[in-house]
Amino acid sequence: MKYAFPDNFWWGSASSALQTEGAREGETTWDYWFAREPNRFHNGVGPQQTSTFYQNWKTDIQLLKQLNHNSFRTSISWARLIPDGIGEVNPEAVDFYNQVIDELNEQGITPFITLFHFDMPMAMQEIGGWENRDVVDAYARYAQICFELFGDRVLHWFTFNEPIVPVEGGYLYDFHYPNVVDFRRAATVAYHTVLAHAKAVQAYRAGHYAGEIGIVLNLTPSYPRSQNPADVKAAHIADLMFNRSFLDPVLRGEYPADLVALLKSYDQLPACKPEDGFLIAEGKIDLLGVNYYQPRRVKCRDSAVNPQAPFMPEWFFDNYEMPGRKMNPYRGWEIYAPGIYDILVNLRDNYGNPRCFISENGMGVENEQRFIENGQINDHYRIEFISEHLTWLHKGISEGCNCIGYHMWTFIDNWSWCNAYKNRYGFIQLDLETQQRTIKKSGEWFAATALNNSFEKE
Ligand code: BGP
Repeated sequence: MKYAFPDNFWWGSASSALQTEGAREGETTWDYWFAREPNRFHNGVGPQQTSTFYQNWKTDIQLLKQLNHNSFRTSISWARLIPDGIGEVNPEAVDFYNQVIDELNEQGITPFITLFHFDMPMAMQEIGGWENRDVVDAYARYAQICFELFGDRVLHWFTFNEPIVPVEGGYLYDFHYPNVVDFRRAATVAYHTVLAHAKAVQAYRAGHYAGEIGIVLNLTPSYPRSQNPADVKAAHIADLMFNRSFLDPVLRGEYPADLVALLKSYDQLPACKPEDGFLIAEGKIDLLGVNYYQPRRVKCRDSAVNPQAPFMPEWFFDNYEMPGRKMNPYRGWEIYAPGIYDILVNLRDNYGNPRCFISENGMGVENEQRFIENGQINDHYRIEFISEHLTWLHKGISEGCNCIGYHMWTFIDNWSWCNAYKNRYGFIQLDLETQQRTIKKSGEWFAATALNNSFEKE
């Protein structure tokens, strides 16, 4: 069967500054943490050794062209642009981003720019990071500077990439700096991130730029083990905490009342100011990026909560391992392509069918060299993964969902935070020693799909 996509569909991929550019003057939390605890990073590889985009941006944009991208998302590094977060703008960084943006536009690849992709300047973390409202203001200033510098040529802006991840990683589950485990501090960080988002949206609107502004959320559909009310309630609370804590403010301009009531009843609400509500209402977006990797399956708790233990989301659910689930064993994530359709239907039916696109989807695999045939990685499993997801995406579009593009994570194997180079995600293989780039089979498949705006599958 042929799966054809609407005209002007966005085909491309996503990446981020910290994961590709390499070392810079302004320190981030990642540089700081790596210098102190290199053992937390796979094979002791830190954020200095990434895929050298800072040197090779021109070649890499040529490769994007070869992959028939019509759009590409990356981020600006706040710490590169303003090394101390609040002071002087670094002119070399301005030159670099100008060159990248201009080259993308010249090659017919529309640049999509994220303002914050997990990379907090260390100077900002030293004053409390997202726990401090001064950092919210510093971020709003940084956003405004970006709009002024690049807003004439960048027409698609994203305030944050997956803002729930620094909350989970840094303040609940210990996989990002500052490695705090404290729900109320996590809630404050999440809340201030929403305020920062809204301030950036406000600044963008006030500047009357020609483009649009949105956010990228990792939406993880929460499936209950069964339709038993206790399981359904567990899934509902997981959805409130991990999806709707950002989705509702950015699309509806307010938090879900039951999330607020729940946190209030456990005395976990962050400190709010009366004027915050107006600001949040102004943060409604033009465009939603949806990152989808895996579903979340939950059931009601098997055991009672110990009220002496620290408050955590898991007070309300247990994770559920669905029998027969298909796994990506390298990343430990379930592969469930219908999830992409369920997300789009939920947006259509419950959020007014916003303009959205899939901003990340992908599969990280270890030791891909074993799949080399005639000098090229034959990553048939990735082609299978993408085409399966695209068939479900296609179904959503044919049923009226307003999804206007599909971006993969990612175009070239890059540095994946604590996993460093353990799992590879790229359409293009990166030789870490020589920095040589070689297109994988999936890259060729994607290039053909983008060119034809369609693909064939049984
Ligand atoms: C997303 C992030 C990316 C990227 C990807 C793959 O959550 O936006 O930055 O890294 O996931 O995940 P990981 O690198 O953890 O394997």
